[in-house]
Amino acid sequence: MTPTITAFEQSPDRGRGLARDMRVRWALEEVGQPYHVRLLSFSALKQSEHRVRNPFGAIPTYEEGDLILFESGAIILHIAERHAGLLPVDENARARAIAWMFAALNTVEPPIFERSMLMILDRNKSWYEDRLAVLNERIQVKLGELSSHLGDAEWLDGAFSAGDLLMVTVLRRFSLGTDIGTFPNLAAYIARAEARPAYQRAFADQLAVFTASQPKT
Ligand code: GTB
Repeated sequence: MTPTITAFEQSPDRGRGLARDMRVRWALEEVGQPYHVRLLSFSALKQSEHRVRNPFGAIPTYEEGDLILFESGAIILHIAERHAGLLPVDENARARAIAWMFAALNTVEPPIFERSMLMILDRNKSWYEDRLAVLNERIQVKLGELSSHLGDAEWLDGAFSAGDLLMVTVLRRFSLGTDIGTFPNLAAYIARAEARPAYQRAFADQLAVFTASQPKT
């Protein structure tokens, strides 16, 4: 059965692949699973029809037969468990790849997410610069640790996995607005992931949605 995912009808990321449907598109492309996309407006996200899919009124969601899933991490784990290509077969390597998925979402993403929300919502607050400095410091520590772990390796733990997929989507949210040049191995890691044909297809598809949403000039 072909799954259906949800995405923004008009993404605030302006087609830069930062909204979280990008992760799901990329995972589906990596495993070669075709999918449908249901595009939603901001107001549709908050209506009861969508809250059945996601109680928090957000994208992405995933529907496949009787199954309805929300949370991008859970969706990617589901895809990775049901298709070859995103999790190693060896049990211990598989457990470690899942640990990297959690590390991306629970350890690296929080300060990056907080920083981007701060920059969007709180720029005029008196404490803005102080808070920004704190978050920048936290991010630098995490990136330094990640960079040390990665070293000269291609991926975080052996072959490319769902852990790399999530980590790269998290890092892109930071690196698009900020110079990640202090960590050249992380910049190369992101570039390596972005060069994957599955990434390119997913990126092109979400960009096409944004382009189509723009008024014709
Ligand atoms: N933890 C959930 C998950 O991982 O699935 C978070 C889902 C989430 O926050 N979704 C966002 C959403 O639907 C879109 S991706 N927001 C609408 C709402 O809550 O009303 C987050 C996002 C939004 C915009 C940008 N951007 O403009 O760059 C980047 C990322």
